[in-house]
Amino acid sequence: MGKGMNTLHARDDQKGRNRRMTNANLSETAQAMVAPGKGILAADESTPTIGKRFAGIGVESTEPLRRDYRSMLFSAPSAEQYIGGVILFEETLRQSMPDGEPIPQYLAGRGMIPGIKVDKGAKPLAGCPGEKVTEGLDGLRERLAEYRGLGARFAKWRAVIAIGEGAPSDCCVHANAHALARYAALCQEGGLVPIVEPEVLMDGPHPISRCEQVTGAVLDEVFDQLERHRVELEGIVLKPNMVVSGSECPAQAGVEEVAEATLRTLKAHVPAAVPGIAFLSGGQSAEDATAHLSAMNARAPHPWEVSFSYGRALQAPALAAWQGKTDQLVDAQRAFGERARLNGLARTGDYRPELEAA
Ligand code: 5MM
Repeated sequence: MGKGMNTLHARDDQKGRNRRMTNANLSETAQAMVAPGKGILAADESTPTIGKRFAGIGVESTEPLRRDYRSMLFSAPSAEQYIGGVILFEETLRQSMPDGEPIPQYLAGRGMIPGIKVDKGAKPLAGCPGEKVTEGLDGLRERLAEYRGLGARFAKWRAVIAIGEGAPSDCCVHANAHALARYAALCQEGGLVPIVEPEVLMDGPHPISRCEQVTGAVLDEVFDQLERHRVELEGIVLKPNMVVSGSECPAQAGVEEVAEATLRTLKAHVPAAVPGIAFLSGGQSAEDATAHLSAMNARAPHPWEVSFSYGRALQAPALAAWQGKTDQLVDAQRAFGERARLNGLARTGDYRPELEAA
């Protein structure tokens, strides 16, 4: 073999070693985000969405108030016992805690891995009335490098799939899965763990069986696209919806039925190489989201960690307690801490509704 070939092989070996190192880091981060007993706080509401949440309690959404509210969540006592990662909005990634410490560094110092929502939102999908596709791929490689420099170790991209007459269309499912896979591949290339979030919405009168069928089909397409785009499943976290009845369905499935249907769907459509599943709450009440998670973990063992990545189900009680008043920040923090603790219990199937009152 000539000298040139040896050099080529040596380079390939080095590339292989670097790639294995990167992969080990990604899979370590993914595992830490869904470590036993822990889940993820989704605090990545875009400016319009946090505006709606604040409007719900009659509070104007300003940059300092958003920072105060979110710093309150992040500094809750013992939060790190139950929260392994926090998804931030870009504005928050660049903000500081009241003592001046940058928020990503503060979170990392407390053992909560900082992450960043990188999608640019779900926009109408041309040719498919009523359906949406998530945008944000242009320039994403450069944005990811900047976010990593600011301390982010994972990213999030949410695709939304509506159930309705003739929906979802194959076109909508395919376009969203393709975008999720391109995003995930870019994240892994840039050293960030991608949270892959295909959300089948609860809205509508459909029965739970329809949610199960659509969720299964969406997951199949997502994993097909992830494979085509060479995404390493060991270095992702999947953030799916639970399988539930449509919000306007007259016959609502109970806790045990939701747990059974969700696990059945995930076991049929999610490879065991995925380290963790971190559910979104999707409009469920805080209590329902915790009860469903607990019922699933009561049926352990599972091939993957079965965890949470809740936004509303972790924050709704805190927002209600806060009401935008500085002297109620401590009450809000207590409400958030309690929700985090109860979801921590749900990670081992040890949550009981009676604990809500205590
Ligand atoms: C926290 O809300 C997230 C961002 O929403 P927008 O981009 O629409 O502002 C959202 O993606 C969230 O992370 C997930 O839906 C999980 O939150 P829920 O409230 O469904 O648990």
